[in-house]
Amino acid sequence: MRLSRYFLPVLKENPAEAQIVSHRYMLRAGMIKQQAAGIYSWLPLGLKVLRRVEQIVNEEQQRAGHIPLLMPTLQTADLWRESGRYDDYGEEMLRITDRQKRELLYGPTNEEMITDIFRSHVTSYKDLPLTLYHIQWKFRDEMRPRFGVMRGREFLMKDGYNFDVDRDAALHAYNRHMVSYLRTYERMGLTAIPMRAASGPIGGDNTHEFLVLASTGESEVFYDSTVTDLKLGNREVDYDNREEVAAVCQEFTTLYARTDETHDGALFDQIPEDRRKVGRGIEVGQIFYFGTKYSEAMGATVTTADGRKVPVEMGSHGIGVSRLLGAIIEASHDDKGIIWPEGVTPFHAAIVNLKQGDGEADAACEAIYAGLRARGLDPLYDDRDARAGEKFATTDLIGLPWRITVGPRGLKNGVVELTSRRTGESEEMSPEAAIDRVAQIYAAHL
Ligand code: 5CA
Repeated sequence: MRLSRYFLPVLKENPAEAQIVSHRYMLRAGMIKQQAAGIYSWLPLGLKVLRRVEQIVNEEQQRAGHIPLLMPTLQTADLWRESGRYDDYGEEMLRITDRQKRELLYGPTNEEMITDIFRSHVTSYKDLPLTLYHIQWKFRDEMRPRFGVMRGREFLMKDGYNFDVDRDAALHAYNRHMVSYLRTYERMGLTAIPMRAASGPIGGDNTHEFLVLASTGESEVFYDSTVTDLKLGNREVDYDNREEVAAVCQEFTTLYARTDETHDGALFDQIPEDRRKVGRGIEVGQIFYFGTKYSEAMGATVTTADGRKVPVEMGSHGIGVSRLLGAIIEASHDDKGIIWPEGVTPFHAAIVNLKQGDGEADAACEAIYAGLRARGLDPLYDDRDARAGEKFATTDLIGLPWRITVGPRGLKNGVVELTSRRTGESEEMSPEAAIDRVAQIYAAHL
């Protein structure tokens, strides 16, 4: 993309309504525009990052053997009456009446609908295990939507639902989700800690939330500081191997880490004092095991190997896809702007032309642009007729992790400058070497 042809409405001033840094930078970088309280348009740059985040979520869900489908945003009230949640859900549910006076709602989650799909098509244990998921817009009429996409009313969620023949198989599905989530967040450059949590309106007794530590987070968290050292890294996990998957979950859930809802002061006090941390966190996902809560209420049964008919065992598992953009920015920024982790960056590198209109500089930029694209990369070429300072300020604000700066002076010596957004360090090298280096950096992410 050439910046002169793009739609990047950056703001010079700090928007008064934004109280936290991620909201401020998403508005300033021209990623989102508010249309109503808690409802946003995704402008081109914001959409690009949203799609990158979705892609990682999709890849990791499918690696774990989970199958994508797509359910609608609108659901019938009757379906929710079957589980009893139509009346229980309260004011957070947006209720809609169509021209035939049929009662609908904008889905806040999809347990009922997926159970309906399941019961219409599956009757035997032979079709299990099965995990279906989608990435779809949700609506919750939050009392206090705030912090931009962090707590929206309309927001994008990945929600997945497992169906299993017995409790052990369902707990394996729960564990599989935990491991796939750890991988998902790490690929986005985040440390998200699974913490024992409370289940709320979804129900069930086994649930973990995934929290990214941030002073602006909405949840109070209590944890053993060594929990932040745990990393999944590149290890290959066989998602079909129950013991192996359970062992990873054990590793990540043994150290003390809880939200205020489940905090236990006596247990916490057993941790050595210098490791006892109280802080705040952003909830970027939650997994639930709730057994037969919905299958019993809605008559979703399967026959077992020995011919019994039993309600299917279930759980549901969510990732806050749109919220993640806010969480990533809270975790990765400086006073100049966003610093995107390589895994989610909207463009892989900026090419900054210091002297637009100079024949040699223009040609070198075009060659680098073509070279990066030939390597499967997506560069943003700042070809505007603007001062160097303004170009740097823009690429810093929108957070591109690598910048290649091209000017007549360097070209005389056959070099351009490659700068890391994170460290600020620059290195001179030939244009070809810069292309190679950037391609190498991204090899692990493409
Ligand atoms: N059905 C279950 C799991 S599929 C469910 O709805 N879980 S949830 O309520 O915990 O939501 C899943 C994730 O969506 C949360 O962890 C959070 O990251 C995100 N989320 C929830 N409410 C909002 C909101 N108002 N704005 C942005 N993200 C939200």
